[in-house]
Amino acid sequence: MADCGGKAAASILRRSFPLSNRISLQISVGDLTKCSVDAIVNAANERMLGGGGVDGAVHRAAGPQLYEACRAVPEVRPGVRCPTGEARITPGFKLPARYVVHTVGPIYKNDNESAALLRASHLSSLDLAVKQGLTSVAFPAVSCGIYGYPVSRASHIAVKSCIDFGDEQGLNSPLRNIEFVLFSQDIYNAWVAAAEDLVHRS
Ligand code: AR6
Repeated sequence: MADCGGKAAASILRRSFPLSNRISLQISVGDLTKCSVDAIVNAANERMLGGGGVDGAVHRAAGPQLYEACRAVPEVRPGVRCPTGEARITPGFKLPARYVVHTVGPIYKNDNESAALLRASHLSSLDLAVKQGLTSVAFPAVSCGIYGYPVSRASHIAVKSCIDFGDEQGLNSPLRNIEFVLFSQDIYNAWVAAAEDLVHRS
């Protein structure tokens, strides 16, 4: 279990759900930049050079080396280091987390493509973490701030992606903990509702 800066609330606002293949899903309220996990996932944009929201907080907490590491990520086309739905990894520098997995969620539109891209951003983040041999990964509510994704819909897509990822992982997978570290009780409630809805049915 990661300490994510939500100490006062941690005893109440934390739930744990077992996924398959020895992976546990944790949901809590806290500050992602304070999480002592192998990797935190940053809700970045395609340029990967920082921004507002959690991206701004991650860059401030990690220090200027993170900006330099992001700038060194090759562009796949002009101005795009990480296309929407994909992920890239850098060190965490001054963060308690060893790595930052930068993913880009979709700007919300009420269509199937948004849902597919939000799923892809979770799956590619988890895939990258496993390829790096990481055991614990903490996500924010990707796309639920500036990118406008409705929280209840996003929570179902995010949790279902983790369940499906867990189902597909072989016994050799190092991943043991997938966390969602959420910034408010409303968002936390949505994630818990999604997990209660989805985990026991799968
Ligand atoms: N810890 C946990 N969650 C946080 C934190 C934190 N320290 N700070 C904010 N959140 P957003 P997006 C929550 O807007 O919607 C940036 O400019 C926040 O309350 O950060 O994917 C990027 O550069 C919300 O629930 O990400 C992109 O341009 C969630 O994190 C764009 O915003 C995500 O909100 C990405 O927008």
